[in-house]
Amino acid sequence: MKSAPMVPLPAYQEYPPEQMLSRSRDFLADLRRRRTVRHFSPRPVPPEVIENCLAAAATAPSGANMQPWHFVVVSDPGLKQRIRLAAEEVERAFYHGRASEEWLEALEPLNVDEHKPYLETASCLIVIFEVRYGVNPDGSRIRHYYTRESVGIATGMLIAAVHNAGLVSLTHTPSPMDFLNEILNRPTNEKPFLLLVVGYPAEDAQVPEISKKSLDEIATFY
Ligand code: IYR
Repeated sequence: MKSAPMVPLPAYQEYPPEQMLSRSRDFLADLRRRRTVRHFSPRPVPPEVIENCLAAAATAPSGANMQPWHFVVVSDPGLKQRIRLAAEEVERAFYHGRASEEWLEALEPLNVDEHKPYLETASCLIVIFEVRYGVNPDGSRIRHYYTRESVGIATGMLIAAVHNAGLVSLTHTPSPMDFLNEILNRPTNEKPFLLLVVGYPAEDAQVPEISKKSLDEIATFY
């Protein structure tokens, strides 16, 4: 691979300290309003909003800039139903067998079970695939680096972009997730990473009363 030409840092914006402070505060306050939602309205979301959120996610840094992600947006009711049925099947096995007592206890505050009606109700499912390696036209493989870290960062940015647009989301991780390759026709170099349910919240949506750790608990300053 040849080295890329170097150009001056484009569009960098420095803010005066006061403005930095207010911007960081405002951003924090806005992200604090984000909640994971499990009650969705069927109201359709504007496709261009989803496209913009995906393009925002795709600005994420990635190992060797390989951008090892693929997003599948599902709004087709038939496909959503197939995904729901398959997800509920693996979730049933999880809740009634695979999950340890300790795991089920940790999930208790979240009020979750094997029923996933939102997979059909919500306007949009975004299935995020981790592209483990690239494939050249001749079939040879292109190595990707730090794929999980990269796709995790992109997913975090996607969640923030969806929130910023005024929609809500749910990170759903049915396990195992390989049924998504089959239903969505994705090749074997792509591994389902996470299913993001996106839409408007139901009018009567409720969320568990849980809190985030304080800064003292999550950070150390030397
Ligand atoms: N994947 C299951 C169980 C589940 C696991 C964790 I860790 C959660 O934070 C929430 C749910 C499900 O989606 O129900």
